[in-house]
Amino acid sequence: MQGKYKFKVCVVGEYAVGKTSLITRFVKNSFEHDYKATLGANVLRKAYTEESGTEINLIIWDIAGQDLFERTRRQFYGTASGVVYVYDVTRRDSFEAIRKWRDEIVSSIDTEFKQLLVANKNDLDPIVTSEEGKKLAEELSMTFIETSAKTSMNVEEAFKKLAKMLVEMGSNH
Ligand code: G3D
Ligand code: MG
Repeated sequence: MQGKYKFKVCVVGEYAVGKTSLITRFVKNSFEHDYKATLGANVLRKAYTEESGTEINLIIWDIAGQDLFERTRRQFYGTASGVVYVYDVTRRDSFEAIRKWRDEIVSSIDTEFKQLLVANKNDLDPIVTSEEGKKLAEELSMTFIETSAKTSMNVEEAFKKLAKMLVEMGSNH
């Protein structure tokens, strides 16, 4: 599929699961930094061209959930077409919190959107198994991927996979 696409993607999850690390890994050198301190979100941009020639422009919102009231966070989600839910495989609480994040997102976005469930910190010994992750993803209609922001395993693949899903969805916001 040829063309030019711009998508807003929100990255959510509990404190210290690796949201900022994953985004930093992916965005690397080609990024624009726009820290909205008053908003409590950091917005970064990553542009690349797929092998097919499709140009992708991802506007990635790194949401500092723990610092904000739910009401404030909800304002960020509105126009997102993709959501990345991150948990830390060594912290069961962060896995169990995914449902809460999902409920918050689903009740905040009116238009169609795609969801990616990211099991991060796979360079460490997991407490939450792959099977548990896959099962939850299936139940909540999410695509599942296992990453390590530390070794960079699957990080690029994760964001690019979501972008592909968004191109297929056919939205452009
Ligand atoms: P957050 O943005 O979700 O709050 P951060 O999380 O990206 O700030 O990461 C929190 C801590 O986890 C950081 O450690 C970071 O280096 C670490 N981390 C992130 N991803 C990984 C990973 O894949 N593997 C490992 N082993 N650690 C990871 P510090 O010590 O700086 O607080
Ligand atoms: Mg962070």
